[in-house]
Amino acid sequence: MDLPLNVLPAKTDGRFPGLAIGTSYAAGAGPAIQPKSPIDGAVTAEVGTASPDDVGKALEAAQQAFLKWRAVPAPRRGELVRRIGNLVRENIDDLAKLVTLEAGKIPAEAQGEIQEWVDVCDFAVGLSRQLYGLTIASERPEHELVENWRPLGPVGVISAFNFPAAVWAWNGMVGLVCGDPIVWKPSEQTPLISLACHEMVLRAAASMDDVPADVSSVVLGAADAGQALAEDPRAKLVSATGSIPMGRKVAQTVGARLGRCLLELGGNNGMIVTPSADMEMAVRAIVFSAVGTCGQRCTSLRRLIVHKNIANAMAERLKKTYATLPIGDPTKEGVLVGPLVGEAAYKQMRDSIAQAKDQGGELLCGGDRLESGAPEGGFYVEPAIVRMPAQTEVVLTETFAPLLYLLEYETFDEAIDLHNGVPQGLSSAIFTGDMREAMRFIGPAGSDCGLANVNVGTSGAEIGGAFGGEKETGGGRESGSDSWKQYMRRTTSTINHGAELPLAQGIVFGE
Ligand code: UN1
Repeated sequence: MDLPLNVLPAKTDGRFPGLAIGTSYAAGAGPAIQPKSPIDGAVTAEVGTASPDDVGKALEAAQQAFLKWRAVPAPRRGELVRRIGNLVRENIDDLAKLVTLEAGKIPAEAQGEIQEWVDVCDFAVGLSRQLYGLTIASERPEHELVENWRPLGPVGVISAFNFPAAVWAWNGMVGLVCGDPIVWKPSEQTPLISLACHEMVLRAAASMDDVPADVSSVVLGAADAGQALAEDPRAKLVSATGSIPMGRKVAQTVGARLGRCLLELGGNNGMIVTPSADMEMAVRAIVFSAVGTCGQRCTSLRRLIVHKNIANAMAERLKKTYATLPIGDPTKEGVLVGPLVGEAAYKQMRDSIAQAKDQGGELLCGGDRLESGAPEGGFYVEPAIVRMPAQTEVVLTETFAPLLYLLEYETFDEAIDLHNGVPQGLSSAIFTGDMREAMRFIGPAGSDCGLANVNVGTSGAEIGGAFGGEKETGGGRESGSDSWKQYMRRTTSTINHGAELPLAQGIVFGE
C-alpha cells in the first residue's frame, strides 16, 4: 500500500519524526522503530521515538501554549475544531487508509473510525458555545453563588492501537474547546495515523491567527514515554485507554502526585438473549459485536448469555453464520474479518481457547489460523465460539481477539448475576421483546456497566453519549454528554454585592 504522503509530515534521513511539538518536528531522542502492518507483517515505515526528556519538552511547550489558549474565547476555540473537522472530511480516505495499514481494519470500519472524529468535531464545536456553569441561591442576603468552568491545562492522552485516531479525537477535540493543549502518546503500532492527525490540527491552526500551534503535540514511544507523561505534574489530566495493567500503572503514578486521570480500560462485554428476543436481529448484532474489528474493540462482545431453551438453536445459527464469514486481507473487497494485530494476540487467543477447553468448554467453531487465502505475514484467524458450562476463570479475563463464550441461564436473576460477575464493566446489551426485562437490565439492579444497550450490540457506540465503564474498566467517561467537565476545572465563587459582611452558617465573629 502506498503511503498517503499528503497527510503526513516529511521524513528526515528516511525516517518519520518521533516527536512533534506544534510545527516543530524532530526525530526524537528515543530509538527508531519499525512498526509492522498487521495485514502482511511488512514494515510500514521507519519512525523515530521520543525519550522521557522529549515528553517533558512537549509538556513545557503545551504549558506555554495553555497560557495563551485559555484566554481565547471558547467559541473561537471551537472555530479551530470546526476547521479541523472540515480538513478531516476532505482527507477521510487517506486517513482511513492509514488506519487500515496500521491497525488492519477493513475500509468500512476504518472510515467509520475517522467518521467518529468528524462527529466529535461537530459535537465539540457546538459544545464550545455551551460550556455553561450555574448560579446557586446563597443563604446570605445580597450574595450570589456562581459556578464557572475554566480551562484545566495540558492534557496527556495515551491511546491504543485499535482506535488509533478516534480515541485521541474524543479527548483532543473536546479538550481543545475546553482550552487545553493536548500531548498525545499513541500506540507504537500506529505512529503514522497519529502524525497525520497532528498534521490536520496544524493545518487548521495555521489558517487562524490566534491559535498557538503548540496546542497539539505527539510523542511517539514506548511505555517509558507514557510513564513520563503520567509522572509529570504539568499534565493536568491523563486520559489513558488500553489494558487494565497499563491503566493500573497510570492510575498509581498519577495518583501518587494527586493528579487527575480518566481511564478507559478493558471490557469483558456481555449480552443477554432472552426467549422473547428477535433472533434475526440478535444474531446480526452478535456477529458485528463479536467479530467486527476482528474482536479487537474494547466494546467487542466476549460473553453471550442465552436462555437455556434457545441456547442450542442460537449455537447452531451462529455456527452457520460464522462458517460464511469472509476472512482475509482487509483491503480486499467484501472481506469482513481482517487480521489480528500480531503474533502475541494470536498466541493469546490460542491460549485462552486451550484454557477454556481445560475448564470444561466445548469449541463450537473457529480458532485456527488461516492457512491460505490471506497474506502470509499476517495473523488471520477463524473467529471462535466456545460453549462454557459455567463462568470459569478464563471467562473472567478479556482476550483481545474474536473469541466468544456462550453461557446458558435459566432465570433472569441468574442471567444478571452471570452478566455482572466479572471484574470489568464497560459495555453490555440485552436482546428481548419483554419491556420488563429490558427496563430491569438498564435499571439500578441490572447491568453494572457504563454502557447498557437494549436490542443493540455491545460495540459501535455513537459519540453523543458519554463513553466508558465501571469497575476495572476504570470509571472514566469520554466523548459526549457532559464528559467535557473532566477537561475543565470548576470554580465556585461567592460574590457579595452588599455593604455588609455576613458569615455563612450565621457565625458571629467579633463585632
Ligand atoms: C475502543 O475499542 O477503544 O463503541 C473504543 C465502539 C467504538 C469505540 C470503541 N465507538 O465500539
